[in-house]
Amino acid sequence: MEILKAISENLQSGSAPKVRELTMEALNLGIDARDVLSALMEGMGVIGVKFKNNEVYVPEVLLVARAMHAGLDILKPVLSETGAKPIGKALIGTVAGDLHDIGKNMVKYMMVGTGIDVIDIGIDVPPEEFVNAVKEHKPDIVCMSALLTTTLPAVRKSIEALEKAGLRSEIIIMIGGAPVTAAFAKEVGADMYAPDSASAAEKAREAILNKK
Ligand code: B1M
Repeated sequence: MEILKAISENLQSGSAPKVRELTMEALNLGIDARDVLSALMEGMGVIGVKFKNNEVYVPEVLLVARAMHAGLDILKPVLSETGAKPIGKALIGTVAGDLHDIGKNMVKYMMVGTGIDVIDIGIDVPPEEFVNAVKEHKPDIVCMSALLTTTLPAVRKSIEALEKAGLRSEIIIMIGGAPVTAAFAKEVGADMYAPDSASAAEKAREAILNKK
């Protein structure tokens, strides 16, 4: 579809106003929000490859990220639509040293969409902040996102900090992000791993319902 192609292309060129406008237009045309999301993801995938190959650099990628957020902001209310009372609470953050937040935000919107109340503690979250936030918000599930191989150790440290604080038995821990695998999740003692935002929301919902 032309408009989805245009969304992907404008995302790749980092044009936030155009992505915002086209995303709204697509929804007004009755295009499914998930198809619009796929177009945004496809554009981000192209940029990811170019970034890896040094064909684009951090400043361009920051513009693309801003355009992605512009599109996601429009999709958010649609993806998060749920009339139901929350089934439980999740706490989500990107681990220490890691500034990537697009995937985390997508997981958040999808979780809200499946009826979970989500508290977002942001990016670059140190282990002690996960601990303090768990004490304060008493979530059913703690979700950690990591996008860099160099920040994988921060996932382990955050889980260890929750264990040390005596909070581990009270919570389910889910981890995810591009370098995270099911084997790594097992190794660091997480309860769950999800490869993408849709399965993260589904698994979280199931785990919360089983916990209650
Ligand atoms: Co970064 N970066 N980046 N970057 N960046 C990657 C991740 C990289 C793969 C690019 C590459 O080389 N191909 C590479 C990491 C390599 C590695 O470690 N293996 C990389 C690098 C190296 C870096 C810097 C070190 C670059 C530099 O400065 N030299 C630097 C580090 C900064 C830091 O964090 N300390 C850096 C910086 C940045 C920007 C700031 C410019 C920007 C982030 C802006 C922002 O997030 N606000 C950025 C971006 C945009 C990317 C790419 C291009 C796109 C990431 C993204 O948003 N993807 C990325 C390349 C790529 O992914 N192809 C790249 C879209 C998003 C929807 O996918 O986040 O994977 P993703 O989330 C998915 C799943 O992973 C999953 O669900 C989501 C949706 O399905 N998921 C979870 C995520 N969290 C989950 C949690 C769960 C479950 C599932 O449960 C709790």
